[in-house]
Amino acid sequence: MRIKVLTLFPEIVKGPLDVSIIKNAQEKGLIDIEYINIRDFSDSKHKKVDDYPYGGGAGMIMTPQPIFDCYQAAIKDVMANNEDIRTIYCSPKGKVFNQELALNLAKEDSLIFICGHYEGIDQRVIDSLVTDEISIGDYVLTGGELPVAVIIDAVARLIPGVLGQEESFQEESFYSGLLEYPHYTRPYDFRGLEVPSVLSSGNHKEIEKWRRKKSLEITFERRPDLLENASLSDEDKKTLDFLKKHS
Ligand code: 4FV
Repeated sequence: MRIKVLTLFPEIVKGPLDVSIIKNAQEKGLIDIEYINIRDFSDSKHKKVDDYPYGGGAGMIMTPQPIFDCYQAAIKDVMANNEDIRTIYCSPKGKVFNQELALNLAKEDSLIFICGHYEGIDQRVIDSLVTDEISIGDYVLTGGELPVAVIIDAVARLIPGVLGQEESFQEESFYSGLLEYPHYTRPYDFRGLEVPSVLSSGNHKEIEKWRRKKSLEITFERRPDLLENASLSDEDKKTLDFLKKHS
């Protein structure tokens, strides 16, 4: 996957993506991330990229010219066959990011991210260039760089080959629409705290049943909203009926 990040602060986005799994994915050539500094495209003498908002109010708004010209330069090579390239802008007004949207973005060959900073960007950029306005949650940040790093991380790990099979995402939270069961590793007895015995029983069927029950319990407790869209077996429904009766 080819990713282009248009930003005033490339180092913020780059930092968390240049370590561990996502760093390896880049070295293996599974993803290619290019950072393009919007400021380099400013036509103004002092490379100005922001201005006061029309209508008044606090904070600065990123002006359209540097972003439009930066975008033009960025799409030049990816747009060779005039494909409709997904262009993502992060703001609290966007569609709330989740695993389903990550899986959907992971199917694309290329993605462009525009990072806003300060109060945000001129609406004309969003109306003309952005295909996906995405929020990572109901809070306000100083810039779109961290949300963009979050989205790239979540998307990149879904690309085949990025995770080894030991890190597979097939079983984890949200993949099946439920929260994940708890994990344990060695030692069996850590300062008197023991691992649930079923996990070392070697009985794979019982382990599977225990894990499913734990997933249902924690989802019921913390995120009952997720149960509405989860695919549930008759056995699962019995477990949930029991939990409802005893809560
Ligand atoms: C945000 C969020 C967010 C608003 C203006 C960046 C900031 C500034 N993005 N989820 N929450 N964005 O707070 O995605 O440009």
